[in-house]
Amino acid sequence: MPASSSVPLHSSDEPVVGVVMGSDSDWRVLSDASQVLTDFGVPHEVEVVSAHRTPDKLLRYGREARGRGLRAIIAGAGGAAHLPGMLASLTGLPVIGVPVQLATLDGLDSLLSIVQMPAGIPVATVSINGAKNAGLLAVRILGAADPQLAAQLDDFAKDLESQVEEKNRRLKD
Ligand code: RP5
Repeated sequence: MPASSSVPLHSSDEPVVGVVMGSDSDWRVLSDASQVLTDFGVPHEVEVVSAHRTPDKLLRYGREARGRGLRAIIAGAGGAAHLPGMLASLTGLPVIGVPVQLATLDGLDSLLSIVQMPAGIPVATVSINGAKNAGLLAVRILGAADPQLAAQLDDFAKDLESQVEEKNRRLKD
């Protein structure tokens, strides 16, 4: 294994994951993804990029993402949620889509806007408001080539398992 591949991908402070959302009103959901990345020590950036209100910024963000050092993008939007799909069409980086639930239609519109991508342009769609899993999926993507992150993910899974067992014990008390 070349020496460079043992260097953790998140060894510098430069962001390697972009957390973007269609509106600042999506932050109540997307903050969960940011929190997971912070917990795992993954440098990331947070940005409002609207597919409809800031189309030039969308184009710039997608086209420049890889060159700026990003390795994955988490994109959340609600309603006519075109942000994740458009970003996936502008970059070869993995894009994780988070359907944000709005007051109308229970988030089903957001989910369907994100999940039904045409063949060739994939978006890994998580559940409605599933920003925590989006963060974890980004960590897994980075962890595929980063032993330190992979070990942290193993610890995370063991911790989850213990929590379930602890709750199980309490049920029986
Ligand atoms: C979408 O419109 C955004 O992603 C947000 O979920 C929704 C509402 O935006 P605001 O009107 O709250 O700015 O593009």
